[in-house]
Amino acid sequence: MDSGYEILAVDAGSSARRGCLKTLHGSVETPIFMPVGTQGTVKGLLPDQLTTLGAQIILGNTYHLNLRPTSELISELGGLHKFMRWSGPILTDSGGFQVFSLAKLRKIRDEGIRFQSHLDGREVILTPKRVIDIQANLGSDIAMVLDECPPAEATRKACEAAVERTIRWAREARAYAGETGFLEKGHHVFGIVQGSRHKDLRQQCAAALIEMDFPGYAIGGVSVGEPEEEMMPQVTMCTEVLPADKPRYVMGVGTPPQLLKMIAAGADMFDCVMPTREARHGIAFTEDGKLNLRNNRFRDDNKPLMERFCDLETGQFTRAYIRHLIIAGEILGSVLLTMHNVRFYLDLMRQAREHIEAGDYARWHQSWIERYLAGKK
Ligand code: PRF
Repeated sequence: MDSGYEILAVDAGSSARRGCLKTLHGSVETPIFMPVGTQGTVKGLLPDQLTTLGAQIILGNTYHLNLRPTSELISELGGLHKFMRWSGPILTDSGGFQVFSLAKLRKIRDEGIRFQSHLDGREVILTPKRVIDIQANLGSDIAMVLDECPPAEATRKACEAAVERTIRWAREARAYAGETGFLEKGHHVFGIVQGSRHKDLRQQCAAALIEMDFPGYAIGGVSVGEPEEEMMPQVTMCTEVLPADKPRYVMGVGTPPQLLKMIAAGADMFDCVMPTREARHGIAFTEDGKLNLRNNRFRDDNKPLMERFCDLETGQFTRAYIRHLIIAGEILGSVLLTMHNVRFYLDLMRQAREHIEAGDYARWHQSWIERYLAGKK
């Protein structure tokens, strides 16, 4: 399956790659971070602001948009791009993962997942075909297959069952996306590798998905409550066996050092609520670690969050002012921190791409992480 993915450079000292992924709404340069827009909005930001901050692609959620306002309504109104006035690419998650974190009374069956909406208790069913239909209604550029992501503490037996279901559902979704013309129209569908901490299960899952020939592959089931030292091995188990010429997307991660390490292992795409959620809790990311703006030490700090981001007017507000806004519960405090953190993540990816191209990514990412972990201004 042509993924419209091209590798432009490979780092000399690591497995990091720099690539370009074509979608129906434009090209995406990898490695890339996708800001999370669960409900058809990256919380607090206008589409134009996202573009100014350097966003190339954003993420939406099948689970939420299917429940409210429904994918049928969004389709009637011209699709998600038009609805939210974002003209760049959109990747949508398939919903299974969110069912587990949000819904009540879930039941997994071989046909799909039945659950009660967290909004009104209504019974909803997600099947492999239904999630493709929902994502087709939304007009998603990159749709994800329905998968089962067990928690970190799941038994080996539960992980085996989840992998079996994930493979079966991926096969159904892949076939349906072919039959309905979704793929032919130029939308991408990514398979998702599960298998938790078990190398054989991850590689069995990857092998089965590769045979189905997806335009791209995601690594799921990472950062679901396992200790940090188990995260990287789960990623490398997959990058070792996934095809080199297809994009690799690690779902729902992570901290800046984690992203840089995963890029070194050959991962290309990421999404995470961390920059946007932390912003709403008064946290700013910097090259010297995180700053908690609620801290009293910022009450008279006249510096901007980061000198380097002062080229944008929104980067010029002082730490003391943003602290005041956060303490006073003013919306603008969250908005300014969200803008800063989203830019920080996107700028980190831009630097990663530059260093892969220059061939010095391995050394650069290690020194970046050292400074970040050492820092507390
Ligand atoms: N599967 C799906 N979405 C996800 C995950 C997954 O495993 C994760 C795990 N980190 C986040 N989002 N479909």
